[in-house]
Amino acid sequence: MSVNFSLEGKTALVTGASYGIGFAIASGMAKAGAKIVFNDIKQELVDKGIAAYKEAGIDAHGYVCDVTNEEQVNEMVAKITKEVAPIDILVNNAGIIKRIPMCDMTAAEFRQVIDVDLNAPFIVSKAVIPSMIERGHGKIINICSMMSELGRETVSAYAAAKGGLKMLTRNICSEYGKYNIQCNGIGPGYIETPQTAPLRERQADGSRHPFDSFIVAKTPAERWLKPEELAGPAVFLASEASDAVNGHILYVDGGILAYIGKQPQ
Ligand code: NAP
Ligand code: GCO
Repeated sequence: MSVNFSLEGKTALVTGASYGIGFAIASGMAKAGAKIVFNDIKQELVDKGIAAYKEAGIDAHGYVCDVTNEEQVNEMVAKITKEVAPIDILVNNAGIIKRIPMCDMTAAEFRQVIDVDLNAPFIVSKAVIPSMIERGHGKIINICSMMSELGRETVSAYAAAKGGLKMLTRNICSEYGKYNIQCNGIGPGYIETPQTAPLRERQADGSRHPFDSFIVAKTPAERWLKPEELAGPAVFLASEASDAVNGHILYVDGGILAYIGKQPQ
């Protein structure tokens, strides 16, 4: 048996992938041979994304679509199938966070986070699974989080959503594994993207943000990770090399979950 990491001939949809982790994962998949399709919520972001892919030598197809809207998602998947090809690989990447202490958070704010981070992966997966079943193969990768395992102050909705996404991953695996569909998660550690920029802002005196120092002390690698470091694990989970891996969450965290943290001096 040969080991096949190639994505040649495959079409990948990565949601919310104009920049950040989604862009890095899609770029890695393109280098492994996949045709790239992405969406974002605004035309302006899709245009920016297409230009960034072009600069990286990737001919990506971009669509405007709010992943929380089932009608828009179904329309987009039908368009992709007609204009590009049926989807072989789905990466549920689009996500938001609201850092608000739980007792100050409104129910509407909580619902909004659950809607993007948990309901949307359900909606988009549901839209692609029937064609994967028909064609006898499919890969779904859900972008989870450290908060799929751990809690922290101010991120109750995000942790509830990402914990739920871990279980949605296991359930898609349980329900559709018999059709040669593999659904796995990637749990990134702390990654340098706009989403985490407020946690890395320098203080007025030029010193590091206390949360920045905290993450460095909590990570055996002693640094934040780069979005590009998620590309290899994503290519593995999208390729035939991982056909026997199903319902697994691959934590790409520089060792955070293995470590008690650096002792205070
Ligand atoms: P990001 O920089 O904020 O990018 C997320 C993308 O999703 C943005 O392009 C965003 O558009 C888009 N998006 C948001 N809501 C959407 C919707 N309803 N429909 C379509 N697109 C939507 O985030 P990131 O840091 O790259 O994170 C990507 C994923 O990894 C998220 O699921 C995040 O929770 C997860 N993650 C991140 C980290 C980290 O340390 N950065 C760690 C673990 C997990 P807008 O710009 O308009 O909002
Ligand atoms: C936070 C962060 C995290 C990360 C990531 C960790 O405020 O703690 O934003 O939640 O984005 O998901 O894996």
